[in-house]
Amino acid sequence: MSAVEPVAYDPKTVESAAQQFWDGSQAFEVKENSDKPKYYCLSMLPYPSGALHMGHVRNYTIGDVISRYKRMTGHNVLQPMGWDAFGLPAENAAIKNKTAPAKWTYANIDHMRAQLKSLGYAIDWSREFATCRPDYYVHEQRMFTRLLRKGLAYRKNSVVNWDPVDQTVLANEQVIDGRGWRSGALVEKREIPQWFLRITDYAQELLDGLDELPGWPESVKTMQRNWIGRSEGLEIQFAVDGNEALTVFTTRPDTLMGVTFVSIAGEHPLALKAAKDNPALAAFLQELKQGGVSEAELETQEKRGMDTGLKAVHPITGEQVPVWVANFVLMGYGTGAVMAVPGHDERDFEFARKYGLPIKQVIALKSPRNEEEKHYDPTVWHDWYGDKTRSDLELVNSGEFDGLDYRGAFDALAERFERKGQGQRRVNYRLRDWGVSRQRYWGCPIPVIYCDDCGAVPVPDEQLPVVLPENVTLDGVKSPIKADPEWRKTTCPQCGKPAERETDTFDTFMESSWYYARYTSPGAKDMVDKRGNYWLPVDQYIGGIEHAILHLMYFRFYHKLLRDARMVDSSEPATNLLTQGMVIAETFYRDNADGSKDWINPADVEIRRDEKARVVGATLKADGQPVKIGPVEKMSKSKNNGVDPQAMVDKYGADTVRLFSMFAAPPEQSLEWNEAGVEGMARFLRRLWTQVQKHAADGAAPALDVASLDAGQKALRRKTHETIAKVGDDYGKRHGFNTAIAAVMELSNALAKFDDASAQGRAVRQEALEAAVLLLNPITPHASHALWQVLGHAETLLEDVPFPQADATALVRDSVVLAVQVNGKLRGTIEVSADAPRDLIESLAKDEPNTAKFLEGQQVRKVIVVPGKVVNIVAG
Ligand code: ANZ
Ligand code: ZN
Repeated sequence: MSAVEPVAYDPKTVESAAQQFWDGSQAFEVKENSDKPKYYCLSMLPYPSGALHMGHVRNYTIGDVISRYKRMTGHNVLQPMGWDAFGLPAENAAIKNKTAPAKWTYANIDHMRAQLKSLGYAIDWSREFATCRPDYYVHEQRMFTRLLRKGLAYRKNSVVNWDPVDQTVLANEQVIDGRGWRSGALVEKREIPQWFLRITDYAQELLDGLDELPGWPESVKTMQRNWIGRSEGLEIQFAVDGNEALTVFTTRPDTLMGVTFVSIAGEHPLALKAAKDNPALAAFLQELKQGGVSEAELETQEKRGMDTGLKAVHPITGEQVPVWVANFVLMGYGTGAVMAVPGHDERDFEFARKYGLPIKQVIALKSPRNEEEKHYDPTVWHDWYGDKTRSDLELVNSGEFDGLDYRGAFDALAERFERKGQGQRRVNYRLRDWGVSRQRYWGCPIPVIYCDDCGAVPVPDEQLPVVLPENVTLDGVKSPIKADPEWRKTTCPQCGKPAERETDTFDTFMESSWYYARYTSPGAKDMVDKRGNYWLPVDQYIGGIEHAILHLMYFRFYHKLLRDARMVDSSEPATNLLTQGMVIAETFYRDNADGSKDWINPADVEIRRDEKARVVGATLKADGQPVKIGPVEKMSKSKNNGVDPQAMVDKYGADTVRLFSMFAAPPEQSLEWNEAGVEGMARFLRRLWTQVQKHAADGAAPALDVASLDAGQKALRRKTHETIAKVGDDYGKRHGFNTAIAAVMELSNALAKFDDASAQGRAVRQEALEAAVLLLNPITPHASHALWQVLGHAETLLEDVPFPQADATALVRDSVVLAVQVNGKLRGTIEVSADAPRDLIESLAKDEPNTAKFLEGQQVRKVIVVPGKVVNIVAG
């Protein structure tokens, strides 16, 4: 046995050595021919914006910890990575930096890949792809042409934001306060033909599928349900003199007798017709076309309308009611026409008050809960007017329907209209078909050819991919493929005549809705091959809550498309979803003379804290003068409070950064970045490092002989196995990585107090240190890789060393510590063997020195023993 000099912890050397070993042994490349159960752990792929931010680091660290843990517990783990590489930021950067979007994107990918590698993630890099490469998007183009032939893709006119000065379509984020971001011109709504995918055909299935996903957060499922927005109602026809009948969609047929007018969308055919000989109405419809098309804008705008002069006939009373155009009626929902019930619909109420239209009560409450619910006041809106969920509501002022409740009236009217052919039951979804056309350049070309004779023809498989030219210059206005007349020219695949290509590109949500499947089948001829069924569904999906609605809906939809194309067998793409919380940080600023704020990056600030680590002051490092402290907020460019992960990795090493991101908060909650906390993690890692080094310096430990351990050795061994049990549970059952780390810290504390240099003492310490190193391995894989060797093992992949299992016999306590109280007050503690008889416990308690002092001169009246916990002596 030779003593070895302890080596100081140097993260740089340790981390590059471990990473080299993993690279050299292709440690994380996985195959489908394993006898272990598969585990597919997927983190949402990054947009190559230029550099990793802390949100990425958190997301990918969570994924990596789960992946490594699963591998250590005997799974064949796939953890892939790729790049969501198309999108608008590349075009903006290209204009700004005078380079091509492709060039900018590829450079960013190279940089960010190196950053990811420096964090030591256990990624199978052989499966990496960038979605902007033709060998990726060719599959998406083929899928689209297939959907087109099946009728699941179609083209229709749809409204876009039109910049009349730049003569171009703007994305919602390019419309600022109703004006074009570059031209400043008032944006108009314009209808142009666009491609759609029929996601609404899957609306009910997308809704029902949520019930089969117990591993998804309730909040995400609720958001998805609301987005799909299923509503049951009736379509009812109102006759309009001299015109076709007007069909309305209502979820409240019970309020039919309260209809005092009908409102229709500005784009409704009846409105367009009425405007033909009504210039004022025509002007109003024109006005409605202005402003953005985003939902937020539509919801917040002021209610406006105009009478068309037409009259609709109430289907029950035969009364004539006016037909109005209203700006809050959407052409794309229901029938674009609404039976207005200002008495019981808040929007109609507001509208009727504004334009002096009659308001009529037709619903009353049988058991009002307060004064307000007793009387109907047509001048003030009360929420109960619109509540259809109350079981005590009844119809009033409704003739033969008086006294019915919501359900009763619904059914009675449905039957009546269905019998007379005046209406029918109808389920509507708020979910719209997915508009996939974008008029931008940096996206996947939509594979369609337009021929004067044959119409829109899908590009035949053998002509795919339709390649997007990468070597272009952007003028900031027109897409280069729209500006170039040559790119567009082609021949019709059906008749051979000259024809033109589609110059729109796909919404970038297209690429990110099937990438998870592609990772399973690198090189497959189609989107995915039979390897897909081995890996799918994803076992654990991890990403930001901001994707709860759109991305996750398209992702689920696409999986059903793959299933219906017989490419996968399952119906849902991911069984478990974890939405990680935000990374937040303090903000610092100085006030500018004009009242604006100058936000200062935390890296440039010197922070003073009190003894409780609360921030009490801050100064700018550059000038030593105070700066103001703002609220703690999500790391963002606008508040300049982003902490650069690379700077942290350079300063502390990847393991410390990983450790802090996992320790500072449970994965679903916000994580407040603070450097003092990072330093604390660095200290802990250094201490563990030193403990291992010191222990190993004395040479190899002898074999453990459990039968011969003394009480102190047993106690440390128990701590080791308690820690193993706790950490296994935390990792495996509840993603409690922070408490797992805390448990290993406690074990390290216990080791610090354990100074037994005997042979068995060293054996027990060896076991404890090995456990600590393995338990931390998913989080600090580089340090663990090095320390494992220091503990006397050959260099190996720790993921192939089984995760430690608690030894049940080590957990048995053969002695327990009991609190001793006198008249309910704690006076001391005693340690007794677990099976000590009661009279021995009583006498040891009375003899405990401090307790004995308090008992002096008193009579012991009663002794209560709560086994394993406390001895209470009643005296007086
Ligand atoms: C009469 C009524 C009375 C209504 C009442 C509500 C309350 P959801 O639940 O979202 O499906 N509506 C129908 N089509 C519309 C459109 N294209 N644009 C704007 N509003 C529309 O909403 C259905 C209700 O929204 C329908 O029921 C209709 O107004 C309105 F006390 O009909 B209701
Ligand atoms: Zn043709």
